[in-house]
Amino acid sequence: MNKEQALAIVKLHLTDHRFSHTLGVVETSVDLANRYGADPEKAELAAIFHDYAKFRDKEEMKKIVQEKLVDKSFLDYGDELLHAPCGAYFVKDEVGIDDQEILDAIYYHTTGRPNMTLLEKVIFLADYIEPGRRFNGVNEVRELAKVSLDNAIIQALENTIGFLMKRRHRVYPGTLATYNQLINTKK
Ligand code: DGI
Ligand code: FE
Ligand code: FE
Ligand code: FE
Repeated sequence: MNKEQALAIVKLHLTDHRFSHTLGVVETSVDLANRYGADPEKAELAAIFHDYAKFRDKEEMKKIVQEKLVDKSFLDYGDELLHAPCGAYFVKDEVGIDDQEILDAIYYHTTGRPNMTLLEKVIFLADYIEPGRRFNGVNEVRELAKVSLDNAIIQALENTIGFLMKRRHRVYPGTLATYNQLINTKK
């Protein structure tokens, strides 16, 4: 499958806004892959499909987690988390992508996980800093991304966890575990 074919598939599942975001993640993840030594072709494909399930029916996704996925913990921390693990499932099942590194990068793109692979870090960070993003604090993370993948991810996690806590949203334990593991590597 080439880039155009992949984009044509994913476009059918996304709004125009989400498709432009996806194009931004593609561009940024290829840049980051080249800068930090991840495989740019895998980064491109993972980025194209990272939000494949963003608009899937929530009940359908909960059922997928219950019936098909090993880790059920995503069910208890807000529906926004479902599209990442379920996206990996659908991309394998419906699109036929079976590269485990790409599937893991999709699976963990929202929460991260401790000891992320280089490709997982690239997709996680590109999703946060692609040129269309306008969060408070995103420019600081963009600057950090030029010098340190880990420091940029720590800052993105701090922003996201703070954002969730301010709104009294639940914080997924895996997100906190990702933060703790990255802080530990700095010691
Ligand atoms: O899908 P995108 O919008 O491109 O970005 P994303 O996959 O990073 O999803 C962002 C959403 O996920 C946003 O609504 C915040 C939410 N989120 C991220 N980490 C956590 C979280 N929600 C909960 N409950 N817990 C988390 O740890
Ligand atoms: Fe997402
Ligand atoms: Fe994200
Ligand atoms: Fe995204």
